[in-house]
Amino acid sequence: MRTLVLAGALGALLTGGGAVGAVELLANGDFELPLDAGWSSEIDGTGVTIDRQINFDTDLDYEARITKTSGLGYGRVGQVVAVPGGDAVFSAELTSSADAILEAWAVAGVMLTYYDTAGTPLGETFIGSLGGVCPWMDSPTFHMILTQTGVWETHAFALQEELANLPGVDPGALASVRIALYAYAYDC
Ligand SMILES: [Ca+2]
Ligand SMILES: [Ca+2]
Repeated sequence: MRTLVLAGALGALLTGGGAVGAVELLANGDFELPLDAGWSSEIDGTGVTIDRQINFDTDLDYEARITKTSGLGYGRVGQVVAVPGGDAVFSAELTSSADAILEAWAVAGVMLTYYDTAGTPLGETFIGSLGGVCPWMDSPTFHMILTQTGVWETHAFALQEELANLPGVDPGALASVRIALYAYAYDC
């Protein structure tokens, strides 16, 4: 049995708008610097690869990628960003694919995890692909935006608008968000 997850490159821009104009909140959100600028990785399990190249798509700038092969575990490369006033806009260019056979399952994509001022997780939004018999489902604190496998897509939304899809989250409590490339495999 083999499970393969590929979370494609991400270019993320998070801005605080308002009267003062947009401000980039992510550090190295376009991945033009090496990943240790701004991003931190977390790996649990085997077969996780995190890398950065210019040729994951056809343009000349850099993308980042996380890959998870067979076996239980996950990899994540992300950063937590304070969102003063909660009015930030998220945007990303990403592609992902998640494949699994038999009873295995896998996910690959971008995960936004919302936190309150105490650092308690409030809920999550996932943008990406599911593979195999993945049990993930939408809930009052979890919203999935499924993408076409292997296709570059742009996703953009105001965090406060997205939180309308998570009725279990108090939008007024939002203080920070972790944005991460995320790949998970469950290999029965
Ligand atoms: Ca880039
Ligand atoms: Ca490129």
